[in-house]
Amino acid sequence: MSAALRAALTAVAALQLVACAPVPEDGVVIEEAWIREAPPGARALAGYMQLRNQGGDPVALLFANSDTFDRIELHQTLHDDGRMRMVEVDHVPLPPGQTVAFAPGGLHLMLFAPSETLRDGEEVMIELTFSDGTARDLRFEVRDVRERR
Ligand SMILES: [Cu+2]
Repeated sequence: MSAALRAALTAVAALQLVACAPVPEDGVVIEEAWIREAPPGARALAGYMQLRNQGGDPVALLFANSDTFDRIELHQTLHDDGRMRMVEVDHVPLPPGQTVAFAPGGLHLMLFAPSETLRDGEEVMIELTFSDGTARDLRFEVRDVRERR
């Protein structure tokens, strides 16, 4: 086989690999991003999502930012003697091959001081920053969970 032909076949194989991959092989895949609708005037809302680390190395979620909110903290809900309280966490570890869920009653994004009242069906962009130096802009859908459950 000539070198030119071999190079051409290699290029074709590479193209096929790209075309077949439905999601990135590496990095963090984020799904089910939503914000719980709150009454007008609410000073803080909660955001939820699922993060799956598809890479081979540990990574952590460090920060979240959005133009729609004054400030965003990473919160964990704790259950002490039947009471619930929230604490801010410095970062959220994402072990390789695992899915970490931000869900009601557990981890959540605490979204302080929304610039407007957010209604069911609206979308908000939030940027997530990870320990590997990457940042991702993510679309969160506002949901009225009272209607859906
Ligand atoms: Cu909270």
